[in-house]
Amino acid sequence: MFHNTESEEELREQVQGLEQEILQVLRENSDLKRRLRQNRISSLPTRDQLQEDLDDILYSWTHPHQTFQAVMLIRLGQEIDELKNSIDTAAYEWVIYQIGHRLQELIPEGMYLYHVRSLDFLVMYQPESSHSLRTFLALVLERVTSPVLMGSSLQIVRASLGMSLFPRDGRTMTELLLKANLALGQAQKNAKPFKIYSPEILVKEKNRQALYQDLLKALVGSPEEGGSSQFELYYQPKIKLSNLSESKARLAKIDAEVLIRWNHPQKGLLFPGTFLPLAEETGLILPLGKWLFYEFARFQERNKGNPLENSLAYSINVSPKQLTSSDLAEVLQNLVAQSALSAAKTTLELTESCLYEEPERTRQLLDKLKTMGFPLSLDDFGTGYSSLTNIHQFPISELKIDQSFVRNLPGNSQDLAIVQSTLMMGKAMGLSVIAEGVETQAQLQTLWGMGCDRIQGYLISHPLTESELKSFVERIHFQGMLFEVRNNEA
Ligand code: G
Ligand code: MN
Repeated sequence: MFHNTESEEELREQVQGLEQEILQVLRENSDLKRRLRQNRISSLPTRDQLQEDLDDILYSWTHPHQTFQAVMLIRLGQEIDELKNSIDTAAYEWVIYQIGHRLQELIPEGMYLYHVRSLDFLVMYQPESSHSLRTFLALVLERVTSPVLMGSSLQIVRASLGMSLFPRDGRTMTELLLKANLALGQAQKNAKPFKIYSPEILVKEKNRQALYQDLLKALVGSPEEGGSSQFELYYQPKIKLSNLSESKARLAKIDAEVLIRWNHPQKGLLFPGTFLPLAEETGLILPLGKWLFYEFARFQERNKGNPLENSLAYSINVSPKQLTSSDLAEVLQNLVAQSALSAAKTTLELTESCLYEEPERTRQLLDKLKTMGFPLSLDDFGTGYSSLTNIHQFPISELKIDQSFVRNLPGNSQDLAIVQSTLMMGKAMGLSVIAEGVETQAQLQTLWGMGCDRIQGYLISHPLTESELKSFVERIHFQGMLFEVRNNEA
């Protein structure tokens, strides 16, 4: 009996203990749930909360008196993410908190605001009219992107906004979010502050994904697996002129730029402009770029000892991604050691955007490539942000004046001035300057008149296949090539 009471008491204690433990777990669970539903930094409801609210939101939207609703996805610029890694660890949280707070102040009663991902906010807005929607949208962007004060310094915030409309663009939240997201992607891609979803965006995205799949298949289905490559190298002459008489110049030297073409199984021959941007965005440029170097080495191997090897120097385009995230130096090192590829005769053409993404790292890589013997050229010069003075920091030996400045010569006086000053300063800095996209005799005469002796463009030659290049070189060898360089009417 006595024993019994004692064990009853023990049991009661045990049960009580268990109860406490269960309560504790429950408390922790609800704490966890609460934390999952509320962003730690902005205190705004999260994606998890959105998931729970969806039914209520849609129910209220489908009520008869409602007109239309806007789903807005706002993404802060990558520079905010970079703040995370800065020495001031509180800065990131402060900026996020401030922006969340500003948005909250803007959202009217009964509408919704979520902090769905670290840099993404979602607003569900019920406008009274399309006019009030436009005003609200502008206000959101204005408030989000006005600088945030941090102590004594200012943080600039960039943002993009994508918007879809209920019920026009969809009746389920999944559909509306997907479309707001697609619109946001378009805004980001085109560097626009906002984009409203339209069916063309979906078509564009579908085409893009189809092209991506085709590109992937073309890269995977390599010749080693029995198929023949869908990619092909073309060569566009870059020439140097020398004086022959007062009114004539002759072609003195031919170089060639290696260009890629894609023999698409359904679409036919595609120019690089139609697929290289996608390859660059998706990272497929890395395998494609590597293929191009190896293929060019095979071209050199094939042409050992003949005029295509002996008398010509080549240039190859290198994309920004290849420069920052690939084993470019190793690949080139291997090719120089093991193939007919000659560093001194292979110029690497870079665009200006290559130089400024990670300037220190890039400079080191470029120095290394230069030491290996590769001449470096700055392609599309004038379209980016570089000035001739900061180019000085990089081991560049050639400038290519972008075709957009050549196109309107000699009529456009602004382009004339740009070309003239590029030529003068380039020469003063010891750089070789070449004009690309030269299509007419008048453009050639103007350029020659300004002291430009290097030319590339349809006037000289379109990009050629290997055998066409051979014929071109043989023909020049035989006949030479003369150019009128003085406009007789002038
Ligand atoms: O970015 P980059 O400068 O490397 O691009 C060269 C591109 O310009 C190639 O696709 C080439 O076919 C094209 N191109 C070459 N010469 C001319 C020309 O004279 N006119 C035009 N419109 N395009 C050219
Ligand atoms: Mn180029």
